[in-house]
Amino acid sequence: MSDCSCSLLTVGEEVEREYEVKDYAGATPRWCPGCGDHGILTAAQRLLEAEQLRPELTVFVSGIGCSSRFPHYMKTYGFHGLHGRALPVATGIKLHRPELSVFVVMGDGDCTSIGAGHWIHATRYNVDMTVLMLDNEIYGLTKNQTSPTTPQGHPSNTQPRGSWLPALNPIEATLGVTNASFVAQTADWVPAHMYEVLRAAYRHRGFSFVRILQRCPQYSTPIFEPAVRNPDKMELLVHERGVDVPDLHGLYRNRRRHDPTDLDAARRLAQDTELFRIGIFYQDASHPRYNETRRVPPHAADERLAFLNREFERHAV
Ligand SMILES: Cc1ncc(C[n+]2csc(CCOP(=O)(O)OP(=O)(O)O)c2C)c(N)n1
Ligand code: SF4
Repeated sequence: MSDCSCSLLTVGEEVEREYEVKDYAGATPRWCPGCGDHGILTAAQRLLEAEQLRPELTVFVSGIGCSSRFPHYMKTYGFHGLHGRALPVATGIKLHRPELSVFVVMGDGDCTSIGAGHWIHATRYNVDMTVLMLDNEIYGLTKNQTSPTTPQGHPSNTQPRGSWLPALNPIEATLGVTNASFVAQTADWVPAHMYEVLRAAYRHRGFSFVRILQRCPQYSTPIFEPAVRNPDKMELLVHERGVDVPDLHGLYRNRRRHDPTDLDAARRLAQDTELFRIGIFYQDASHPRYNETRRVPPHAADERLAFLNREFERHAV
């Protein structure tokens, strides 16, 4: 997929050099100038460098959309699949190759519209992966249609007089799913915060859902611009068990102490969307992970194949 020039190492082989950000950079991004996706890509590449993830043991899975071009721009393995279907593909990858670091990148249409069923069940399955939902609150690739997360009243090509319905709240919805284990929100225009949230998400064992508020200067400028220009429209959730970036304290005066182990408080905070609230809403690593509870030992696949072959032989005409 990407024009990888590094020689691939085999599993277990020693890594002789340190990876740098440039080692994770794939093709040149074709997103619009000013698109928030550029900064998110940089944050992801910085994370991989900080964690020294081996490119051949890392995979980015996406659906279809502007955001879903992400795997092309990473020099790792990648799967640019079908609209809304990134999560089942990523689940299959993690179940069969548990040693891989699996990242999923989805747009808001991808995740909360056509892929909504997968989103709910993947959250409940709690398979160990890091999920980035790039939420520009509009359909970008197909040029400006209303998405479930479009704010009520915001006009688009499909609802030119403004979105009829109140927006779906992805944080509130994810927190409502049984077995949710990591739910966070960050914003592309606060890169230091975004990086820390992504790092916490990656280090969490389980399904880490990160909604990234993402600017789309083509179609949804009025949605985030007020918060970009006025930091008082944002609130940082800070806690020693969550994320806290002291360098941001000077600019962001609205800060709230929130313990991410408190699910009830997380749900209350998620419901109130007066301010753009960023931080870790909820984290609990004790929830069961499907990739462990339903782990298939490697030899089982051969046994199943042999069984199927015997069955085919039995019924052959
Ligand atoms: C099954 C299917 N239905 C519809 C489409 C058309 N389509 C492609 S991308 C997209 C929505 C893109 O919006 P979003 O997921 O929010 O991502 P963005 O482009 O904003 O990053 C749609 C409807 C498709 N490719 N496949
Ligand atoms: S249309 Fe919007 S989301 Fe898509 S690349 Fe351009 S700015 Fe980014």
